Amino acid sequence: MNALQKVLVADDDAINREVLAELLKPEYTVLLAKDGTQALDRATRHVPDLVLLDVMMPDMDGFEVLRRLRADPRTADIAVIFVSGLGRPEDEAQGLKLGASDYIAKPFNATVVMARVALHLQMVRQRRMLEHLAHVDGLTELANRRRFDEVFEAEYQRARRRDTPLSLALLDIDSFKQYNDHYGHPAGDRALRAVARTADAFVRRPGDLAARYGGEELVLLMPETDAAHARGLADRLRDALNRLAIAHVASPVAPVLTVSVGGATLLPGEDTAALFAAADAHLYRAKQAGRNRVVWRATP
Ligand code: GH3
Ligand code: MG
Repeated sequence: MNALQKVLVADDDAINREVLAELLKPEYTVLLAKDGTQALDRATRHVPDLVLLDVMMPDMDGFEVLRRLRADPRTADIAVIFVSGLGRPEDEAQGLKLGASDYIAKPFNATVVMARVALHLQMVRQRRMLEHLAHVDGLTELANRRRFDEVFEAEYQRARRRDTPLSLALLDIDSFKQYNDHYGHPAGDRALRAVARTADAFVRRPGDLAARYGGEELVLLMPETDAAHARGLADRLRDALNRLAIAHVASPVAPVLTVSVGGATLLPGEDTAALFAAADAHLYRAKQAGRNRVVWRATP
């Protein structure tokens, strides 16, 4: 499962490419580009973990390649090390100012190149790990609230731009306080994880997101899904959770763990806060109406 990290070597000199490729091949997946245009193309297509980038190339210099990588969201985060025949301090300073991780002057020493590549790739792995931790809820492994907020905003903008539907559901476990009181907090944690896993398996279309909003409340974001479909999905999920049959003898609702869901589909002119508030208000109604049900805002 430990896939090799990908390194793109961009250099117009065939010998340099060859030497670097031979050095890197035993430890990394190596991609090659013979000029700036090819470097951008390969970077966009394969999204390498690191680019070793020559500065002087005939069609487009390495500085320009880096500028363009940074300007494209798909490649903006790729680490870049310049490997350049331009050894003046001002060249190095310019490269670093543009956002390169490092600057190696030619002729290079193989051992030093390998050590720096290893170091920067380790930093890439660490940064990814931190990003992952910052976006994932530790208990349920669902997206956390921070992640939800980001995706909600992005999907909202997209729905507005493309005039496509956007549906939002809030799911809350019924009588969960009694569950904890009766079965203990560790059992409550296990039940919450089971609910999260099931919810996550239900929202599998591209752009869909299941997140833990807080406590025992989950949120489902369903782009390009109209009210009828989103409501149907929420109801099948509610039913699937019933059928998990997690015993809850202390529940006034049913002998098994149940959930209530409130949902709403974006209306023209509505902002994210209003959409969220509408789903929340309908969750409240689902609770008031007896729990273990889905209440969706009526579509005009
Ligand atoms: P309702 O049907 O109205 O939603 O009742 P409820 O008991 O589920 O709601 P309430 O808000 O009174 O209680 C929520 C409970 O969820 C209390 C809290 O301890 C529990 N809870 C929240 N987060 C966690 C968690 O991470 N693990 C466990 N075990 N319990 C949690
Ligand atoms: Mg609850």
